[in-house]
Amino acid sequence: MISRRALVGFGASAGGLLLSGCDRLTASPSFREALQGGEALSMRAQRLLTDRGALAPEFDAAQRSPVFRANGTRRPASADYAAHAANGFADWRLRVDGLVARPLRVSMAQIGTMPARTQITRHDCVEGWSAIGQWTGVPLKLLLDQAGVRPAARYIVFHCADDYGPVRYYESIDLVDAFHPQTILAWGLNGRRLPVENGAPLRLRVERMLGYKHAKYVERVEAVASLAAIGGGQGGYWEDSNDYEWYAGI
Ligand SMILES: Nc1nc2c(c(=O)[nH]1)N[C@H]1C(S)=C(S)[C@@H](COP(=O)(O)O)O[C@H]1N2
Ligand SMILES: [Mo]
Repeated sequence: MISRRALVGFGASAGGLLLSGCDRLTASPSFREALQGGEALSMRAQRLLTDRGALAPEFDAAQRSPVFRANGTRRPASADYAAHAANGFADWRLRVDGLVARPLRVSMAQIGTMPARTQITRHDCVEGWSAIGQWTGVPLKLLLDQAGVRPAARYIVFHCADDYGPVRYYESIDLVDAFHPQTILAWGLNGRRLPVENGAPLRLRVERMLGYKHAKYVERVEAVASLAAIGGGQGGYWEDSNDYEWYAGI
């Protein structure tokens, strides 16, 4: 076990090393500031040990799980969601807002005309199961670029349509994961429209992260400078309610 102090020292002296192998984001001042907060310690540690831009393994069609199991919410309970599902999500609008130059409000039809990426990946749930599925969706980067993420933004928050008691499910990721090439808002699973139980009409795939980060039923994507004002401030439903790690890299 490396001590916290040793890690901090290593992080500070290895600044050049941090920057050298990485992308444009890493070089931006706001991103470097994000790495200096205490909450970023495990993120910084993993960043030193692994290449966070690396792709998650992809699989062949024959390796797909016969059934992609559903977990957590299987159907949001609200009348509003039921109405959207009943007409095939024709009136669903995804909002992209927060710290962006041009807030977006896009229909599923519009998202369907955007370039799509298809990837066969393994989903790992902390509850002890995995499944391999083929996901198709719009790269999150395309939506974020269209909206124009402002330099002050450090995190992307996903607001979902399903209730957990008094709150709705939410999750967040940093900009490295948000702009990762395999990070998509998926509308397709195994060659079909995304089923309700797996998050229709849109769910996040963030392939270097554990299952609970993969927000289903996404209705709003918000760019923020801090997670402090989101839910209980830990960055996600399970992080706030059950002390799950915000940084769930795999
Ligand atoms: N909105 C929402 N997103 C969610 C959940 C949820 O309950 N609600 N559960 C999470 C968990 S713990 C996992 S493992 C995956 C499950 O995705 P699946 O139902 O497609 O298997 O969704 C994640 N995203
Ligand atoms: Mo999970």
